[in-house]
Amino acid sequence: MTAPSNESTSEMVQSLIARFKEHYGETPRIFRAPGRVNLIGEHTDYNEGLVMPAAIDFYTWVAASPRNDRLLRVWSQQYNEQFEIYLDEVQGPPRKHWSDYVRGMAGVLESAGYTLNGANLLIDGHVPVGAGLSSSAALELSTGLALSGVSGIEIARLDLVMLSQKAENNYAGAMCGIMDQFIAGFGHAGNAILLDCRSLEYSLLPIASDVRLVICNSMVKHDLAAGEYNHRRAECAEAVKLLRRSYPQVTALRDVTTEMLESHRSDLSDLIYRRARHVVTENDRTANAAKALRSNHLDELGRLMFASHASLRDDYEVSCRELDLLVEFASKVEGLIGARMTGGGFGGCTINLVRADAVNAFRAEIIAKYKQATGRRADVFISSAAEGAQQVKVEAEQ
Ligand code: GAF
Repeated sequence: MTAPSNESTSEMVQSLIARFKEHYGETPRIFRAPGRVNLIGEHTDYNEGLVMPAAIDFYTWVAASPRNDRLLRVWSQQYNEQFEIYLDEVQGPPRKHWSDYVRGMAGVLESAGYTLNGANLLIDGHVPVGAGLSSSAALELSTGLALSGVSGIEIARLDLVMLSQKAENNYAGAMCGIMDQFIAGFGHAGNAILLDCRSLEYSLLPIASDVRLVICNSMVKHDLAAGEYNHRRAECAEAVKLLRRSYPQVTALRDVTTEMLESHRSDLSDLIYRRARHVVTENDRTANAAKALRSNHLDELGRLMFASHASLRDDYEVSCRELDLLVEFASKVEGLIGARMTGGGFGGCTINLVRADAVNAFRAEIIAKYKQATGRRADVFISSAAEGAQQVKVEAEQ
């Protein structure tokens, strides 16, 4: 896979319009949604805890026009493949195909009572797939906006976010939490967000203008990912069940403090204890990281990011050798503020906060060291924090 470039909006829009006209003979409306990184707060969303993601300036684009019937005709540029389905036939289990996300968004919107038009869609995804940057949430949000947009339906943003998660759970079969869809919907340029996954309240956290988000793709994706994700969810549920014997008020690991956990350590197996310890300490780290970012204490933020990685590696056991190497190499480079794995784990990417003037040297050094250690070439992307899903105005409309 080659590194996608952070695209220029107007060039991309013009190119999409030209390709859509060639394919469908019409002028489309254009929608897009971003991928994401998570700065800290990993595997906490489904425990009703805190997360700190930022949208990145790599997008999934959907060009769309309405049809007079109930057919969805979808061309995926990325897979070089066309898929057709009638809106009355979209329900059904995962088919393990990219179209599950499109079918899923149509399905959840219709089930929620929105009556959609058929549509012609052209999808062009620039969020690396399988890299832990949430290309699936980007596809869900952009498709949801497109399908509702060409049907003349306005959907409250939070509803669209929740429906997108439902599409991922029910149509793609991934039991994800809310983080990825939320940031794809509510991303804010120049900011990370601190999201409380219980109340769904969030606040903006400005990222200093001389700090860059540098994403290192390990270029590996270990097969374990989906199965182990569900396993971790079950282990967290088990921890809650056992702790409720002493603390009936606990409904999620979010409610557990370090003191509560330590004083009932002997009620849990070592494995369940370590899984719970990751979640409980990660929530604290995320709250502290938000304070550090707000007060520009970047050394403290960096320290918390490294501690998060260690906890994911040792207690939660969702890292892998390649991610550990990338974090270790990063820790030794001048200008690095903090580094950790980002997303579900078992491969994918690390997120590195790097001082702007050190970015080029950082990139060169990581690529060289990773190649030497693993024989693989890491893709290294530099991003700023981007805006969430939107319809993109085309020039004639401006
Ligand atoms: C994946 C999931 F989709 C998110 O909901 C979240 O749980 C994340 O893994 C781990 O923090 O991206």
